[in-house]
Amino acid sequence: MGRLAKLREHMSERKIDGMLVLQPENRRYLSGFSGSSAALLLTLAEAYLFTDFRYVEQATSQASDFTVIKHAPQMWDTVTEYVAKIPRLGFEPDFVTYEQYQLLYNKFKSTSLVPMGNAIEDLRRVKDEAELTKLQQAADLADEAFHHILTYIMPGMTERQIALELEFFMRREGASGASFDFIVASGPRSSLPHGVASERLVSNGEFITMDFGCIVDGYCSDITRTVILGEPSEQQREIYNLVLKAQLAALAGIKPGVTGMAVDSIARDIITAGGYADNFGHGLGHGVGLAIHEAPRLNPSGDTLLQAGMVVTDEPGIYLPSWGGVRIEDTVVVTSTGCRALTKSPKELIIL
Ligand SMILES: [Mn+2]
Repeated sequence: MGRLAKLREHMSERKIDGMLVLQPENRRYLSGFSGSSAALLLTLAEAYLFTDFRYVEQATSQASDFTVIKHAPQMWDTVTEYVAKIPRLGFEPDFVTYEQYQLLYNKFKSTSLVPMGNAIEDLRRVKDEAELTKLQQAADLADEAFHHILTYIMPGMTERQIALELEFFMRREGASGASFDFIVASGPRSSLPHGVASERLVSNGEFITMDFGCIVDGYCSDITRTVILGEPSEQQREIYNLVLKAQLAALAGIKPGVTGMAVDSIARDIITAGGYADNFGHGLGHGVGLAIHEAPRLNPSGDTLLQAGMVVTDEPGIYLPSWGGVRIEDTVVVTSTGCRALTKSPKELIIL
């Protein structure tokens, strides 16, 4: 069943006559339209895409299942004409603004506005073959960039230089952009789980954690590797190997029918047994697709049952304030029996 058919089925179950879609990834997922400005209105029989002059031609070629309508200078003036005929209108509660809600509410006293939860995000969790191909391409570019950066990193360069080189490499090889602000965190900064690349100079004896990825045809990649400049200390080796053990154990536990929370606890139990329970303060992983962070979540409250076709990360870490930290992350696709890694870069401690 196609994406629109699945959403319409869900709408019918909830007695929704129309669904307004504004969130950019949801919009792209349903219509194929990749531009920055449009609204979708899906009814049980029709599919409309409202956009402005800049995007009419692009939308017509990308969103072939939709009737493309060039809207009035104020988009809502046109959208509301169509909404007027809809008794129960579904909307995206975590995206529609208060102002938009008030506008629809005041204009249509006879239309019930129904928050649709994560209806479209839930459809997006399981990827089809075409999506998996793009996710694999994005992951391949990230792997190639990692391979390249190993030959590039030298003591005395800044974290930003490293981040920029990763991005240049992937864009030169065909990525349309970076999938997020890269984390390049060296030395004591590597204890910052989200230490965006800074002007700090990397030097010998330090971990460098690099968390990066790119976008191919709208789909994101996400990988983290921690390398060391010069020989590691015993404690550095011990912590690295503990994170790796947790990462591999969780990878072996990813399969259909288990919850995100169960997979999270596989890694968390190993890190806890090693004495670092308080130093792994984030969830184990998240879904990856059109968005870099999407459903399902692999964390202590992740109750989604994994299904074949879901794409998730496995990224445990240990962070010791003012000392440093280690994180190792792969993106994997759940298969019928387990999972298959999309990112394939080596994970034994690399000494530069
Ligand atoms: Mn991640």
